[in-house]
Amino acid sequence: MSSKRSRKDANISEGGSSSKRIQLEEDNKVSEDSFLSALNIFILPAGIQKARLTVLKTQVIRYGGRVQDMFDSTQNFSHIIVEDNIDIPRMKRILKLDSALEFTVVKSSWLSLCLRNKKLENCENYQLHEEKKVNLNSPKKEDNVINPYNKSRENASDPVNSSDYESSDENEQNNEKDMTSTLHLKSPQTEKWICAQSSKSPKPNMNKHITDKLEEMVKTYESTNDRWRALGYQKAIQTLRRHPKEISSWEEAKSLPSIGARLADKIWEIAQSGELRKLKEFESSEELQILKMFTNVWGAGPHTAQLWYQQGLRTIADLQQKAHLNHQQKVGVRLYDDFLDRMPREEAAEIEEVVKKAAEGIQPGIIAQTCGSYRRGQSTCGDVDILITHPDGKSHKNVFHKLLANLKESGFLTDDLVSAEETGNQKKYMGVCKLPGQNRKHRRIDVIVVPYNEYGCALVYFTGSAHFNRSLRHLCKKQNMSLNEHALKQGVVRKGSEKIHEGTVVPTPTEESVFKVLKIPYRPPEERDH
Ligand code: DCT
Ligand code: MG
Repeated sequence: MSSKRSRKDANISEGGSSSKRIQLEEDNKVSEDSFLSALNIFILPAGIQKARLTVLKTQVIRYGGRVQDMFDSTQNFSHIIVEDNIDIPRMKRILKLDSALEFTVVKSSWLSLCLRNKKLENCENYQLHEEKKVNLNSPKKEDNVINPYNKSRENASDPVNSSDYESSDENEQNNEKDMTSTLHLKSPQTEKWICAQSSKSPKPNMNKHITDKLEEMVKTYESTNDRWRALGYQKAIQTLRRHPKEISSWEEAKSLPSIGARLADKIWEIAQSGELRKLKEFESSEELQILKMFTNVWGAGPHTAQLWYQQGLRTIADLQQKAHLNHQQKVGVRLYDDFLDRMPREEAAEIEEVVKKAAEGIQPGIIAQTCGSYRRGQSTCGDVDILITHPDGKSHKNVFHKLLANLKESGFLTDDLVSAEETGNQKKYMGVCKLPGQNRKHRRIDVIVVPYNEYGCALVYFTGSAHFNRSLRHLCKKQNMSLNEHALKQGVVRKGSEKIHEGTVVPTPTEESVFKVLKIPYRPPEERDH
C-alpha cells in the first residue's frame, strides 16, 4: 500500500504542476534543457520522505545533473543537499565528518525552487555555513529567523537512529496521529497554547483556498469514523489559518507545526493546482458521499450510516420509507434540510429572547445566556446553546421542567430529541424550536440548567470552541488539574490516562477565574473561536 501511495505522491511532490497531465506536458516542453548540468550532488536522506527523495533524484538527473548515491568525502561534490531543518553539526554527525567542511551545503528547498522554476537559482540564501565553535549548543540565528516554528531541535534524534535516514509512512502516520500537538504550538522559545492565544488573526486567512479543501477532507474522514485523520487535518487547518502568508513551497508547509510530509504533499498539491486528487476521489465515490449524507442525520453516527448503506439504502427518502429509525433519527430525517442550514446569528438572538422571556416569567432574576458559536460572535450558528442559572444558587432548580412545558405549550418547541439528560447537578434538554411566523425553519436548540457555583466552568465549556476546550483540558493535565463543564479541580493524580486521585475543586465563580487559575490570559468569547 505504501509504495503505491509513494508513487502516486511522487507525481505531486515536485515540479511545476501537480496535475499529472500538466506535469507531463511541462516536462516534455523542457526535457531538452539541462539547466542542472553544473550539479554533482549528494542528497542527505535524513528527514526527507522516501517518495520525495526519489523525485528529487530523478528530476535532477532528468535535467542534466549528477546525483551520487554514496557520500564519499573525496568526491568533488558541487553541493550537499540537506533537509531544511538539518543543521551543519547534525549533518556532520550523520556523515561522520570531523574535519572542516569543504562542500557547499544547501537546503533542499533550493533544489525544489530550481526544479519549480526550471533554472539554476542562486543558492546563497539557502546555504548553510559552519558555525564558529563558540557554543556548540547555541541555536542558529538563521533558523530562528527563517522558521519561527523550527521543529528541528524537537525532532532531532540520535544520529545513529535509522529514522534519521528516512521518514517512513508509519512515522508520518504517527506524526498525523499525535493528538497532543493539536493543542499547543511550540516555538523554539516558548510553548504557546491554543487556549492562550486569540483566535482573532490580525490578518485574513491567506490559505483559504487550501483550508477549504482540507475541511472537506475532515468531513469525509468524520463520516467514515476516521477521527484520528480528521483530527490531523483539523490541526493542519488551524496552523494554516494562522500562517501569515500564502504557502509558496512544500518545505514551507512541512516546516509548520502539525504538518508532516504527507500533509505537506497535499497542501502543496492544492497550492500548485488548486485541486486535491484525494478529495476528488472521495467526491466521486458514491459510497462516501452517501455515508456523509447519512451521518448528517441527527442521531446517526458513522456506524448507523454504514449499516443503512449495507442495507441498500441510498437516499434520505429511502431512510424515511424503509429504515428502522429511532425517534431521534425520525426527527433528523424529517427535518434533514432545516438542520443542515446554519441560521443567521440574528435568528439565534430572537430564539434566545423567547427563552429568556419565558424563563424570566417563571423565575425573576434568572440568567439565560446563549453560548456556543453565537457567543463567540460567529455570523451563523448550527444550533442555539442556552445556559440557564440563578445567582441565588437555588432557584434554578425550579426552572427546567416549567420552562420546557411553557415553551412547548406556546408551540415554540416542536420536537424533543433528548428530554432530560442529567449530569451531576446540571440538566440538559436537546430539541427543536421554531419561531412564530411564516417561512421559519426548524432550529436545533439545547437548554442547559446549571447551579450558580458551576456557572463559570459551564460558561467556558458551552462557549467553546470544542478545539479551544480540548486545549484547555490538555493544559490542565499538564498542571495536574482537570476541567469540565462542572468544575476545575487541582491536585489531580493520573497514572497514564487513569485518574488515581480526583483532586479538589477550585472555586471559579467567573470565567476570568478559570483563566486565572490556569495562568493564561483571559480571552473574551470572540477570541476563542479556534
Ligand atoms: N463542545 C465541546 N466538545 C464537543 C462539542 C461541543 O467542548 N465535541 C462544546 C463547545 C461548544 C459547545 O459545546 C456547543 O457545541 P456545538 O453547538 O456543537 O458547537 P458550536 O461551537 O456552537 O458550533 P455550531 O454553530 O455548529 O453549533
Ligand atoms: Mg452551537
